[in-house]
Amino acid sequence: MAAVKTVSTTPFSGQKPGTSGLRKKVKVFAQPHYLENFVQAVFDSIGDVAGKTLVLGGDGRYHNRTAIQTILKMAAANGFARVMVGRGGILSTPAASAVIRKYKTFGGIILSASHNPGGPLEDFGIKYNIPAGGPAPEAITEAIHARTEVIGAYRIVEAADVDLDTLGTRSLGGMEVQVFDPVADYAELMESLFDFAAIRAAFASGLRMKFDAMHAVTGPYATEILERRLGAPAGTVMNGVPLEDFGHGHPDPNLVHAHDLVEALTGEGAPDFGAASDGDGDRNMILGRDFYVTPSDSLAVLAANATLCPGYRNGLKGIARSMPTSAAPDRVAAKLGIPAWETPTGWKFFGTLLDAGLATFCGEESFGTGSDHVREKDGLWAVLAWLNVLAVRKQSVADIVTAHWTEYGRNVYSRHDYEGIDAAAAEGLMEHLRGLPLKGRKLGAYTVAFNDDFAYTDPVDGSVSKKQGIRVVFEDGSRIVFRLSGTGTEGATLRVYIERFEPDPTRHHIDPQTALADLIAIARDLAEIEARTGRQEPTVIT
Ligand code: VG1
Ligand code: CO
Repeated sequence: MAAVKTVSTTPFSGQKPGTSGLRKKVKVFAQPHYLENFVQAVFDSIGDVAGKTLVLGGDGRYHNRTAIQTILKMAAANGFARVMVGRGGILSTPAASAVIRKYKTFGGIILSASHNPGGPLEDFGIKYNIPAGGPAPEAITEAIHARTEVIGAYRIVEAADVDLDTLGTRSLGGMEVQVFDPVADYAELMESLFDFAAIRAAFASGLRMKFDAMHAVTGPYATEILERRLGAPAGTVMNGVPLEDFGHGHPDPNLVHAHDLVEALTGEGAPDFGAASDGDGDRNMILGRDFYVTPSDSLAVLAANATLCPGYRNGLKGIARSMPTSAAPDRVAAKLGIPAWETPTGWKFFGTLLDAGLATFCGEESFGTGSDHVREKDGLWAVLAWLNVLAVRKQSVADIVTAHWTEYGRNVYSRHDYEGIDAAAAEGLMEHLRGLPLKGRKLGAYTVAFNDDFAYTDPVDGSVSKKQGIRVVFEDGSRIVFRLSGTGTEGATLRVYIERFEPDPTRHHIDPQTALADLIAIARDLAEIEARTGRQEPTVIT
């Protein structure tokens, strides 16, 4: 039996989980005691862990293996009976959620900074997911943070590192470490939801696709599911080998960072369908040939076509979207006669709705789509849902989305990010917006119906979350939303979300930047973006 050591420590400031866990530079996490303090705070905040099972894995980025060895030794010292680790320390975020649920474990620890770059000088992250499979709600993350501020010691066993690369069970200080195949349970779950026979037939009769794994965690998942189980030709998965630094890339599936994919989907002779996923496999971008589907539209289209997928044959209970996501999914919910929910940004807010059976599909404008099959957004799930719809409808992505707009109207939408701005300037900008009396004011052709700082009361557990983003809503339903990112590790990132409803089909194909130009100008003026941040243009437009 390995010796349990109690190590004294002192608190680090700033161990406060953001939109999705604690994210910091690797060099911050690699400091002595930094990770240990946070992990002990988690174990101290989630109830009695003695005899329990924990799921553990990450997106394979730099520092993943080191952190896993530390967490295993701490789990053993804290009395867990068993930890299930994905082979090689790998588990995509949705796969971790699936495994937590399937084996009814006492939650899991996921190591990821998601779409942020990886490598010795880049980002790392950690979060705890609850036994329902989803990210810990604010009450728990706040308790964890409070614990980090007073922590005086942590427990760890002194033992050799565990072999993470061979499947099977081994022992660590009296605790069982079970190294399992990170893909198998997830692939099986996907097969239970989608019409694999129809998708296989579509590939066999010539449907062509490219999936860009961006050298991140979905490589092995996509290769197994798309190429092996569904028969897509070898080479369908691009950048499929996970690398610790994502090949120096920024594993964020959008038009800027997934440039290999965008190029592959452009021009005559391009494949019919393209998709990409992020660092930890929970995001997705959907493309047709020469056609980009916004995440908000993707959620709406999938919801409208859900019954084509066997797992959703009986229809949806409701659709939930984050506040800055466009209202396109609400239009589908209205037509289906089911509730539409509007939550703050971050997947943790969907958990209660899904658990209570109030929603089946959820989505965020930030390339997140998912359903009640897990409690995380799920990149490959969205890709397979699209493949299922394409296989059944036998139409192009562009035709399906255009027909959707014709039926429902189009919520023209764009997000402008100003990354790496001065944190104090960003706070000042938000404070300035918070105080503006805008109701009834005319801004260009638009009249302000109301403006507020979005506050949310969870309809299931009654918990209240304030300051979730500033909304300026106009009388015709157009909106501008301002938020500061809660996932970055340097300075601040201002996100500006712009939306306008366009009922007229003859105007549906106008470029969103053109269609939204007036609102974009209003947003820049109102927030005094240039004067306050020194930026004339956003860093990333999606
Ligand atoms: C961003 C997105 C948010 C998403 C979060 C985690 O948060 O806007 O919608 O849930 O990332 O996604 P923020 O606070 O930076 O706007 V992931 O794929 O990074 O776990
Ligand atoms: Co992610």
